[in-house]
Amino acid sequence: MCLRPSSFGLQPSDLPTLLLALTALLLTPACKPSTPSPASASAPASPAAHYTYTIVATYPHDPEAFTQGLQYIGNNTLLEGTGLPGKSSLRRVDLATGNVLKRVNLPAPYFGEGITVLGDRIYQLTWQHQKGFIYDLTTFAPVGNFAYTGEGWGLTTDGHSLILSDGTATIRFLNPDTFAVTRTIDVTLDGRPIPRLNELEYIEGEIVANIWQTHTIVRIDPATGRVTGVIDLTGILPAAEHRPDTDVLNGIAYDPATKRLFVTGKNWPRLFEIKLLPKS
Ligand SMILES: [Ca+2]
Repeated sequence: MCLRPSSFGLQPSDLPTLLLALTALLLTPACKPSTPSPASASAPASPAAHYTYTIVATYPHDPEAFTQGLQYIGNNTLLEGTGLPGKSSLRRVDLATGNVLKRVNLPAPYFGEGITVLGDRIYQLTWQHQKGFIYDLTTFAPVGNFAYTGEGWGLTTDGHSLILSDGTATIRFLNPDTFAVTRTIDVTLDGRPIPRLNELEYIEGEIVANIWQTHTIVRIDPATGRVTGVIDLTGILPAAEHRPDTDVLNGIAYDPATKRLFVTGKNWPRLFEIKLLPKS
């Protein structure tokens, strides 16, 4: 197994952890991070790292937004996809204020799910209608739609494929032009499948997913599906901020330029910038 140091969300105080990973990398013979070795599947896997968090910044978030997709697109703006029949939408949102700068609605009965940006297009899944919508990134004008089997939950991209979760432990990679499934990975933690993978974000070569109805985010090796890290966000939305319709954690976004990591949830009144801390 090639260990590749990844610094997203880690603080300078985590330097010893990074040095350990770097040492492991240097001690691994013939390690070629860009081409996973066939032997990697049989090599003993190091246990998943465990993290807690610290809140760096707190921003307003529309408590009527049943968040199903979240992506940072630069200039302190986010794209957000929301769900529920008759309340589903695609939005461009100002980070600092939470104000909705642009919005298109999905007509009922569609239940909006994950979103991602590839090129100048936005792709948006629906939950059970096996139909995705494509929009122009700037104008939100409809560009087309696409079909897929099963359910649509989370969506992200590695810059080449659309990467889709569907409520199971399997993640699909889709050709963004033909929407054919090019490969799949089965996500496992210590050899056990991890189902209910929901909102996704591709961060510095890893797939990051929150698990439905939990306070947990996992870091996934996109080559093998192995969970390499488990992030516990318990308590991030204070009890005083909960309303009767406050729902679960859902929504991960990342700004690669500044390495800011954002999370929110369905109908949460807050969106958080967080950093990861190794769990002792
Ligand atoms: Ca996301």
